[in-house]
Amino acid sequence: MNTRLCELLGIEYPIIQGGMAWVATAELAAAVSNGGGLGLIAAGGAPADVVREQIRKCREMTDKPFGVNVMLMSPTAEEVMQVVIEEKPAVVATGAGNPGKYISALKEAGIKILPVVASVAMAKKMEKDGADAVIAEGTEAGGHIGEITTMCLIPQIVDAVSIPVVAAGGIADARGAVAAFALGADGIQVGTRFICSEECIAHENYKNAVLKAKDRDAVVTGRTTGAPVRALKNKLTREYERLEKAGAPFEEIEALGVGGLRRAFQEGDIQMGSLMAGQSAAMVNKIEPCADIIRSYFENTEDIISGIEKKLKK
Ligand code: TUI
Repeated sequence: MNTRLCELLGIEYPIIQGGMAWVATAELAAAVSNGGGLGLIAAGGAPADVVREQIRKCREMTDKPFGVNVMLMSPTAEEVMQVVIEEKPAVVATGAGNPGKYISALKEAGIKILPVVASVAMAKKMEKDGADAVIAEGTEAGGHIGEITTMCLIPQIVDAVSIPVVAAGGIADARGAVAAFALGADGIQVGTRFICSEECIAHENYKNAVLKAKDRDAVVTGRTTGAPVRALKNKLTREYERLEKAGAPFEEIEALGVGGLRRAFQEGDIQMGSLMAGQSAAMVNKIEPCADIIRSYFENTEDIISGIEKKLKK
């Protein structure tokens, strides 16, 4: 496997691990990078000094390239960016906003910049502002999401920009990877499946909830407040739904979610924790080492492709 994304990032397989707040720690990022993909530490809402420690820890665990995902809605995003520019990981990915004002400083520091986008307009803007590649995330993904499906978003963005496009959202196995490449992507980003890796230090209750999830269990809340989030159905998502239907004030709905990720990830509270996960949770059935997960996306792609050719010849 060698695409221009591999060349750009200096990685063996064209796969990036999604920047999942609380879940994507130095341990997970290092394991993914050691397995030949690109691991990302998720800054989430963490203070800047915690992010600095995580970068240093990751550096001790791998000599391969890795990155940091900066969540731009975080109140600490500005300080986190400063720390990242000082520490110089190979890559910065961003989510939930427009990283435009940071791009020139990141480039000056020799850091590759890969914004997550959920629309064609944002992808074009990022290319114009100097992004090295874009991660195009469909609504199948977990966490904070856009509206367009991966199937419709990827080809439109591939047609609109010339920089590499990484497909994200709903890619659970090699079939999904082949489909993403068929749509014109140069790589894939995978989040949910890495929650169920041996190296991920999330609470086992969280991992088990992903393993048990079925096709309709990854639901969206927060559409009415303008920050839609996909997470596994539980008491918290039902409570959200109830408040949203009742037309409760914005502050009351928002307050429900505060600390939700920490409750899920650290305490294993599967009822009132926010079990962010994508629709692909239904296809994740075992806990494996990151290196095996990475290989599984690429090892039988030839069989899948020849299966398609056979079908089309009939
Ligand atoms: O960012 C994500 N996923 C996330 S962030 C997160 S933390 C959070 N917790 C509670 C509520 C909200 C967030 C959990 N999951 N994915 C990347 C992503 N970025 N998806 C969509 C976008 C996006 C949306 C709008 C990117 C750019 C954008 O542009 C806005 C603008 O300024 O035009």
